[in-house]
Amino acid sequence: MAQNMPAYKGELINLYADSAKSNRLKASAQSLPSWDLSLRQQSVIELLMSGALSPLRGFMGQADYQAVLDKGQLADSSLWPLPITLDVSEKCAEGLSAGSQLVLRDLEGVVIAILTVDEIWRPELGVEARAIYGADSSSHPGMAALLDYSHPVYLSGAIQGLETPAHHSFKRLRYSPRELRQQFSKLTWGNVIAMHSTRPIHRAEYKMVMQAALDNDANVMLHPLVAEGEQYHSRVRCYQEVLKYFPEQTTLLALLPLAERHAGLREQILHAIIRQNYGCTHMIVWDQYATFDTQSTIDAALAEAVVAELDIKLVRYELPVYVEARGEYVSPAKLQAGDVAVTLDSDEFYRRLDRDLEVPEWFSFPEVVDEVRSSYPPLARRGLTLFFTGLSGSGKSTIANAVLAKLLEIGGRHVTLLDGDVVRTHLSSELGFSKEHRNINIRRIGYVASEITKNGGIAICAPIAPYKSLRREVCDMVSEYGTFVEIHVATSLEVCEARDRKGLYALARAGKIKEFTGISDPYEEPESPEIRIDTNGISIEEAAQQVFHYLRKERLTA
Ligand code: PPS
Repeated sequence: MAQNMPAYKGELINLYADSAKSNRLKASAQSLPSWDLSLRQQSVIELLMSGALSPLRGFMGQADYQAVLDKGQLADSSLWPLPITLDVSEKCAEGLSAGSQLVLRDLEGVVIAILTVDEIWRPELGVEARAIYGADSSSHPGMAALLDYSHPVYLSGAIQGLETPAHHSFKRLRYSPRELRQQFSKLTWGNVIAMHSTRPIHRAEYKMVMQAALDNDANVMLHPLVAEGEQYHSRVRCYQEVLKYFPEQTTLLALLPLAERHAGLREQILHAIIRQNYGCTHMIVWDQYATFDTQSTIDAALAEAVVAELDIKLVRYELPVYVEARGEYVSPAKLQAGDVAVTLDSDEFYRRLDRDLEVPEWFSFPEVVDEVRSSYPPLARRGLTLFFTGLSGSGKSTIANAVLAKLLEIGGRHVTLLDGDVVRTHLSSELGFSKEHRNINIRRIGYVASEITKNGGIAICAPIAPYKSLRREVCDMVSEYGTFVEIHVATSLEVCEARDRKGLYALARAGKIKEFTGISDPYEEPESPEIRIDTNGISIEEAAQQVFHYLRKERLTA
């Protein structure tokens, strides 16, 4: 590759204290107040300390913050697209004032950095969200994340870095900006083009990167985002497989520890600044940034500023499409009359994986498809939670047991039954039946079910779970890893009470059991469960069959 432009060498901030100072600060940390960083905050601090967010030296104060929201600039008018802030709880902020020192710890309690507090303020998160995500985007994932997870108080101030947050996986793929710049210099790489990515790289992306490298006489740095706490390991293994297809001498894979903010153009500029700090001369701008683009009104002005101010060159590419008749990928702009492009979008790709169908060779690399399939098996082999809900005595446990027996007969996946009574004996023995305790109980069941689902097993839960909001919470927890099926055992209160197998309804009517579901405590019926079983006049066997019909129809079992 030609080296007509040196890898970027602009000034890198280094916020790490030298070893003598670091030892002094660590000793003093014991007596200072501290804040436990979330994984999201930990990533930002790591980037701040290593200089990846140069020229920032810490968390933004109000003047910078406001200028960023209004104009996509810092108060000194230099380009900066997104707030870099530290949000903490009211409790943490209580004893702090300007000049206080706050110890920032990771989840294990290790001291990562010390913040010298400058300003303390309470942002209007709604205003921040609208500035970034546009006025009318309450369902925007970035906005929802900001409003859900941000603590109410922002702290600004300079940071003294003491320890790089530990990463235990893919250590060889993790570089600081300094290390990467050194690497580029050692390899005598001139132009380096960064490829940002949050999804596996298939053939179209591969062709696009190869073309961009050729067009710009550049070496390639694959620089995917990996947010700690997320399931990125399989994706990284995919990149490692794809790397084998790139020319070894001119391609490097490095991980960028940062969560996506879904902030469209603003985020794209932040990534450009970060890549510039890592020493890249170019960055590919491609369709991926178009997802959840913001409607923020200052975008056009920002775009101009980017071209003018950044030292990194943003090069726009469209994903090429495959023309079967020609046996090659073609840029959409270069399609000729009569060319028929075949496409396979992400939804179709995952639909095929769900159903264990073929993925065409032209779409991806066999090693990548194998890797994706191993972490995302067909529905019939993926983790699953069957969540029965219904009144006491509705027949949940009996049906759940029948379903358990059938699933064990089919085999192939480990099955665990988390029956209401059993859970209350072993997992929730200290809990009663107040709303608060029931919610804790259901959260525990949800957590265990989500772990079972994550590991490819089947969890069958059969609690009363009277509250909709908690059933939704469990659904969200499980859906992150596999399929959640809500099964309402809709036996009426009259029938449950008439049966009264345990004699509890009689006791409840007599006021001897308080807060009894259906009698003196609510049961919120599921509005649209995946399965509703009306047990009136049907046998246990027939009820279990209904569950199996659904599982087969949805291809959730063999
Ligand atoms: S919850 O609401 O989901 O936490 O309840 P769960 O863990 O499923 O426990 C329900 C079983 O506890 C017995 N029991 C009561 N149920 C409802 N309300 C009150 N106050 C109560 N006190 C004890 C009852 O036997 C339930 O068992 P099942 O199998 O549902 O009949």
